[in-house]
Amino acid sequence: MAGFVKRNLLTILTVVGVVGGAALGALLRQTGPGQWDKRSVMYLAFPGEIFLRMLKCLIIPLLVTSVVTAIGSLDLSLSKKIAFRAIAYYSATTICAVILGIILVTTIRPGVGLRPYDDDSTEPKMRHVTTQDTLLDLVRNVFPPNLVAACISQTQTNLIPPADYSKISEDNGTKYDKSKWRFDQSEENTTNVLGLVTFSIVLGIAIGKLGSKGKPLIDFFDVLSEAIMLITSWVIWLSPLGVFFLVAAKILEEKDFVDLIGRLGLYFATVLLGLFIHGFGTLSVIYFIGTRTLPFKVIGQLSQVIATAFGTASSSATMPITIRTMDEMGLDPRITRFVIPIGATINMDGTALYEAVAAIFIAQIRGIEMSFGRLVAVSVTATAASVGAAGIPQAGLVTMVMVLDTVGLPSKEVINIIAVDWLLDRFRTTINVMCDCLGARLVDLMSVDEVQRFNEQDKLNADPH
Ligand code: DAS
Repeated sequence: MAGFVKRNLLTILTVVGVVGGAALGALLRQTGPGQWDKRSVMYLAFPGEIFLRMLKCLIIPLLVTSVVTAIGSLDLSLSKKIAFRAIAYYSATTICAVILGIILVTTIRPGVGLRPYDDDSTEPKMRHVTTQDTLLDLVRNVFPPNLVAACISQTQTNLIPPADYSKISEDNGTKYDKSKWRFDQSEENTTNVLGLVTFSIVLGIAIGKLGSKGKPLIDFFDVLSEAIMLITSWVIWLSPLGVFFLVAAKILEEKDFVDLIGRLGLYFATVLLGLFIHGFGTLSVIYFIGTRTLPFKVIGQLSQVIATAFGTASSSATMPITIRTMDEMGLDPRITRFVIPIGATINMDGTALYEAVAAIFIAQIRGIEMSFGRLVAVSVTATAASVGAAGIPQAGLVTMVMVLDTVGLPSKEVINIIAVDWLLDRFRTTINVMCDCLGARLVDLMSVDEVQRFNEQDKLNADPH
C-alpha cells in the first residue's frame, strides 16, 4: 500500500485537489448565496490562475518542438502512416461520439416541453454567426497570417465577446460577467494551436528532407523539447493546489446552479451519459483489443491527466502533462509528440457529442422537428465544430453556433444552455483528453513493428560497420 501511495502520490493529491476544491466551493456557497462578490471569487481563483498560466506558457514551445522533433526524426513514409492512423482514429471516434449523442438526445428528448428563454431585452446582443462563417474561421486558423499571430490569437467566431457577458441580466438566472473570464480564459489571447500544429508539421517535414544537414536542428528541437518536459515535471507538482483553487472558485462563482438543475437536469444528464458511454466504450475497445488491460487500470494510469483536464477545462493546458504521462506509460516519444499535439487540437470527441446534444436539445425547446436530413447535417457540423474548437475553457460553446445554424436557430439560443456549460465543459474536456491518450496508445500499438524496423535502419545508416 505504501508503495502504491508513493508511486501515485501526485495523482492522489491532484484528485484530492479537485474533490477538495468542489467541497470548499460548495461550503463557501452555504455562507449565503451571492455573499461572495466578483473580486473575492477572483482572489480565491488566483493561485489556480497562476498554475494555469504556467501550463499555458509551456504549450507553444512544447507543441512546436515536439511535432518538429517527432516528424523530423522519422522518415516521411512512416510519418504519413502514423498521421493516417491517427486521423482515421480521430474521425472514427468523433463520428461515433456524435451519433451516440444524437441517439441519446432524440431518445431521452430532454428539451421537449421546456420553457425557452424569450426575454430578448436581457439577452446579450450577439452577432448571428452562420456555419459558413465558422467554417471559414476554421480554415483561416489552419493558415495563420504569421507565426506571432498564431501564438497570440485565434480567429475564433466569438459568440459573445467575453467583455459583453455583463449584458445578460440576473433574470435569466445566468449572471455572467467579465471576472468569470479572468482566471480561466485569457480573453486577450487564445493560441491558435491548429495553425501552429500545421506550421510545425510542415517544418518537421522540411527539416527531415534535409537529411544529415537537418540533424543539428532536429537535435536542437529535441533538447529543447526535453527541457520543456523537465519544466513540466516541476510545474506538475503544483497541480493539486492549482486545480483545488480553480474548481473552488468556479463552484463559488456560478449562481443559481441548483435551481437550474431542475430546468437543465435532464439535458445535463444526457450529455454526461453520452460522455461516460463514449469514454468508457472507447477505453474498453482500445485496451481490450490492444493489451487485454482492464479499463479501470488504464483510468488509474491516466488519472493525473484526467484530474488536470477536469480542473483546468483546457486540453491545451493539459497537454504537457498528457505527453509526460504517455512517456511514463512507455509509449514511443516520437509517436506521442506527433499524435498528442494534433489530437489535443482536432480530436475532441466530448465536444462533438456535446454540440450535437445541445443543438438538438435547443431545437426541442423551440419545437423544431428534426428530420433525418437535419440530423445528418447536425452530425457533420458538430464534427467540424469540434475540430474548430480551441483547447481552452468553453471553446465548444463558441463553435456551437455553426451547429445551431444547421437547425435554423440563431446564435443567441445558447442562452438556454449557458448556465451549466462551465461544468459540462470540464467533463467533455476530460473525455477529449482521455480519447487523445487512447489514440496515441492505439497508434503506438499499430506502429511498433515499423518504428522498430526504422530504428534498426537508422542505426545501420548511422554506423554501417
Ligand atoms: N474546453 C475544451 C477543451 O479544452 C472543450 C470544449 O470547450 O468543448 O477541450
